[in-house]
Amino acid sequence: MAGYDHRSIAEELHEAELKAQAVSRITGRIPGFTLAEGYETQALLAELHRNRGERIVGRKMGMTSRPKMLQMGVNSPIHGFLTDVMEVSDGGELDLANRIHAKVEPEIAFFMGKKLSGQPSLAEAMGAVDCVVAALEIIDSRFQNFDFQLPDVVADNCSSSAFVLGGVRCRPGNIDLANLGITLETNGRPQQFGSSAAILGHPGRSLVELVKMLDAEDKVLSPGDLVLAGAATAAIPLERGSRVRGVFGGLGKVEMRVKA
Ligand code: OOG
Ligand code: MG
Repeated sequence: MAGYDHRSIAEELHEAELKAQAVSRITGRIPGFTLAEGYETQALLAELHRNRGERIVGRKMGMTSRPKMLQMGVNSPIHGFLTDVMEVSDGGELDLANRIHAKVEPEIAFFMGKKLSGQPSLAEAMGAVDCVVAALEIIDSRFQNFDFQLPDVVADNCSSSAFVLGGVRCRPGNIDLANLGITLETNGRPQQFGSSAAILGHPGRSLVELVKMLDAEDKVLSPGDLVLAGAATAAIPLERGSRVRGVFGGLGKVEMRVKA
């Protein structure tokens, strides 16, 4: 490959994150940069995170709802990795000082109870889930103005930056995930309304799609793995000093504060 290699792109994106300084999208510089190369770069980026002592705790899906696809202009589900240092405790504080232009979005999270691999049905996927949790995801694209195409955002670990998990752990059989009302509030005011139905009709379908994509790479989900199913609404920009809360029918709430 003339003039670039995936490792140097992964290093550039890693440094952009550490310095909180955005870079221009890769596809603007390398027009032939493919989705497969995006995933190769993401794997190298994961290695850089592990080398810093971070532990991979699960996976996130992105672009699994129409509101997200419309907001970002990207229309196919993608996946990235989550590490232990990305977790902010429920009610905890997020610092924007080491972020570029972070946004927050409401998500449904799954903790896996069993191994899940291959091409599962929705029932099989949900049967492997231990519990369902309300979540907030903080995304912070390392690309200027969140301007990216699919291969770019995949290389950039799907804009992953942080996540918050709510305190209620619900067995999948005890909740109707086909139509769970979701409200995203800042400072007590509703900003976005959605439904879990926006996530591929049922967030469990996001799990199915993830496992199929992992299967193509000979990977599986293991017991204890965390999965974020993708935002149900558009993301909203975070402001210093604000309070953010996601309210999920039947799953309780999840909250965080942004450092002033
Ligand atoms: C990409 C990440 C997408 C989701 O939930 O759809 C994502 C982005 O919007 O920057 O996390
Ligand atoms: Mg997300």
